[in-house]
Amino acid sequence: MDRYRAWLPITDATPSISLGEGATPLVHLQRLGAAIGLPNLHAKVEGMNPTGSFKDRGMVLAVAKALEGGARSIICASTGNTSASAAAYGSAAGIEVVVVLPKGAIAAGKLLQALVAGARVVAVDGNFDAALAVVRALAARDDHPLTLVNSVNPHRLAGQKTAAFEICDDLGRAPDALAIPVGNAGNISAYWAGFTDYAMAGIVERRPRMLGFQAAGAAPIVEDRVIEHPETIATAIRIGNPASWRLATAARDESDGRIEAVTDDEILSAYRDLARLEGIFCEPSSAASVAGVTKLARVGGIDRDALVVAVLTGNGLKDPDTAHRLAGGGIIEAGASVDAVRGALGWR
Ligand code: AN7
Repeated sequence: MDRYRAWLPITDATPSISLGEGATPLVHLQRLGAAIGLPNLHAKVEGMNPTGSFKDRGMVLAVAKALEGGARSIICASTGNTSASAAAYGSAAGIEVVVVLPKGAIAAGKLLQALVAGARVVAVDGNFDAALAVVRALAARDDHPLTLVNSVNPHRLAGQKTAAFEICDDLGRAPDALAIPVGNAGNISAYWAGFTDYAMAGIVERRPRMLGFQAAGAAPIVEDRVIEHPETIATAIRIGNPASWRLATAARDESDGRIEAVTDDEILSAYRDLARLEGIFCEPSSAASVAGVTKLARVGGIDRDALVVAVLTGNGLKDPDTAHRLAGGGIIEAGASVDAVRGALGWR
């Protein structure tokens, strides 16, 4: 918020409630990029934010503006990361936090973040889209004043633009393409707005092609229809009726970009490759960006020389169950002796 203050709706009355969000690493994916034929592939590692996801960039501003307006309570629906972020910033601000979640569909780490922070957690018998409809209706009532901090709150997207600014500032230019997972479609819209701000100000010459990726079982924009029962292992993007649908298709079309689907297998393969080739542990939904780039590169959909940035939206530690299902069988048991460990490793 401080670094990009001039670009944000911050006034002298806006409280400073930073937890250190932003300034995340831009990592050159040398081994993975070489493997898929994109030597200029980079990752924006958003799992390094205070609560482990990009949501903090927008939440810090949304909560600061809520405080500035005298709010005492915030509410959101969430597939997990928004609620973890709302819980952290709301607790630090000393206000009530209510999060409404789809029951049984939240990664363990995210749920625990909200609970430990003392948020009031309501699990509803429905998916994210149903939870969002409920909180929108609750925030519209006046019997219990609530500030809605989902990305339909414009301060969320304003804050999230800072990631696009950082990428341009780090590279000294805009990338040729930006690859990003798409769920509720706020983040792709925020990045596009950020690149547009920089282009309009003459800080960058051109804007990137926006390449958005949805999970195949939850791909409403790709299929151009609401998905009633979205399903994917990537629970963060298990969304069937994105709130920022039109903004996302505008970003796609204005940038000559694409929004495409990737399967759960492709997502998990990219998730594993990021960890094994690059040492980056992201959550499954985040790997949709790299899965998509991999797929497009294979069919010649991206120039070999292109400077591509894939956004890794959240930290792998959020979802230990998926990690365990994928790699938990790798443990080798042995007695506590040199010989036993050597034997177990097959070193005879
Ligand atoms: C890791 O937390 O929607 O397209 O309620 O947690 O801006 O929704 C999370 C979304 C990508 C998709 N990666 O971003 C929520 C929520 C991760 C995410 C997305 C989410 P949007």
